[in-house]
Amino acid sequence: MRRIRANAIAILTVAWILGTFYYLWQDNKPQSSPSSAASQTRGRSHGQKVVPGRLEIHREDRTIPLILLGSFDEKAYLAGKQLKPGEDPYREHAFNLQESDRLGSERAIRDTRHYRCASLNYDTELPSTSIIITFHNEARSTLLRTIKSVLIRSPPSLIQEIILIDDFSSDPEDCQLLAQIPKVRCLRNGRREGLIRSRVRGANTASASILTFLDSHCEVNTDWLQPMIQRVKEDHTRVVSPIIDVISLDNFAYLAASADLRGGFDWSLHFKWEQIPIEQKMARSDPTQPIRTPVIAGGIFVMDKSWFNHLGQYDTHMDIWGGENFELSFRVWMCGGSLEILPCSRVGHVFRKRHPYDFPEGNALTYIKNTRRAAEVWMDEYKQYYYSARPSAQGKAFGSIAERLTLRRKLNCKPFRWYMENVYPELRVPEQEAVSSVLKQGGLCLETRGTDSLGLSECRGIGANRPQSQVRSLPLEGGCDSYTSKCVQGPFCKEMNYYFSNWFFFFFLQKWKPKGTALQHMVSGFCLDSQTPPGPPVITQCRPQMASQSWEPQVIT
Ligand code: LR7
Ligand code: MN
Repeated sequence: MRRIRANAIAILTVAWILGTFYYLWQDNKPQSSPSSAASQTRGRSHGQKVVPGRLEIHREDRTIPLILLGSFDEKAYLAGKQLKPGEDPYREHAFNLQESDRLGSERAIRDTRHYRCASLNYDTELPSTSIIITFHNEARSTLLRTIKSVLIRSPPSLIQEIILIDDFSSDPEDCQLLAQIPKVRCLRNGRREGLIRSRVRGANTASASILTFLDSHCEVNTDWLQPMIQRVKEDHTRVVSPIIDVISLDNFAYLAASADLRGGFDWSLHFKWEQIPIEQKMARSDPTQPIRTPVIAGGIFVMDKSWFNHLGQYDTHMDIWGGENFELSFRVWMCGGSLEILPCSRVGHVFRKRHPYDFPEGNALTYIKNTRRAAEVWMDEYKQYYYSARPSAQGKAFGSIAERLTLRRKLNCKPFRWYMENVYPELRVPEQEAVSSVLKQGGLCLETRGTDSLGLSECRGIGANRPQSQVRSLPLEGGCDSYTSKCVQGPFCKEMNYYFSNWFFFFFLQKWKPKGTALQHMVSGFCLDSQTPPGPPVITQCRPQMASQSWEPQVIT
């Protein structure tokens, strides 16, 4: 009897597992035959209706009608600049130019969306958009493919214009000749401005109510534009981007990117793609739903023009490349908008391993200047983690941020803490454990006191609002408060201040280790002592049994 029951349970379990697998396989199966797709009428999100049978239509890329290109002579344009025999095809653009040139200006690419996307419907009346593409010495074949993919794969009524901003490329004709294509306009900068000021220039001349930004080496995919315009039309405070597919820099193969990623960053303000948090992933029953993202990659997004202007466009004191995506992302979230990635919109982009162009002020300094501006204006007390992660940013010039601070005040934006708690709680605060503990002795806490040096005083508690007034990370990291440069008095204090400009030494000199209930300074071998009678803490010979050298870490919640 028992055995029969066990067998029955085993059979049921196997059947259940197989059933689950079958269900998942069905759900992820790319649409292969039209007949199986015709019966697909599963749930939709955001009010989009199913059109039965719509899936049967598999849209092939149409050959672009010649009239779309107007008087533009494509052959002559491409022939005007070609790789010379023997020349390294990667040298000028950091991708394989030979392959790009060989491909031609239009090609069929795989529709990489989830199959359910094809059955979504969008409003028949959507507002049109100005496409803004800024470039500096882009290859002609990639730039033209970007433009043609837009013209081929967008409903013509949605494209108001394509604005090219030539950021002072060596050859003005790269841009000028393209303006012969209907709807394409060309603006040339009189000097190198960088992508941030170039985009603002483009936005300022745009005539449509919605702005669409693209890099100059993209290929947009089937129905890429409608999902984004629809979301922005429904709520103008949304800033939306597509899933960014990968165009191989070696052979230009078009590769589908994962649909489970969002934009994230570390404290050095380095952008990265990361998995959607597991709870959000579990809650996603519909793969066509938007994905909330803490930051956008920066190059490809759609935004309402008046919202772009209302929020202060971009920080135009940022140069060349980098950081503007954080500044925009923080600003959008903290000032009342939202950022999302739309899985039913796909755009390919050639990801490169290096910048193919020069930075007049140097790559590193430019990135530091731009990210420092973002951190100083938007990150409040959390900017300390940026400086810990990027010590070389200390003391580097970043210009005046007064205007941007005024903007932030005027827009009445939320604090960065709100962003941390509500938008990006997964971003771990590095010294969270340490910050939430303080050294205690005889009922008093070791803290910095106003402008004085460190001292024992009544415990005031600690919150994320005042991490700077606390001796951070004792006993784990140090006896100095790195941000107010208050030191434990002792033979090394002077040196610490001296080395303050050199962060490596500064942190090195701050290492402490527990010795019984005492705290030993690793470099000197001395121990932290509150002195008898009590005075400012010093480091002296270790006598762990003495009350003045006995410390207990106090965890403050
Ligand atoms: O001085 C310059 N002037 C320019 O007009 C430097 C660059 N540019 C142009 C350039 O020709 C290109 O069209 O600006 C665009 C972006 O430059 P890329 O392609 O060298 O940058 P990227 O793709 O490496 O960088 C990503 O991060 C940048 C940070 O400033 C920008 O936000 C880019 O737009 C952005 N690209 C994307 O988001 C595409 C997806 C890549 C990712 C992740
Ligand atoms: Mn790019």
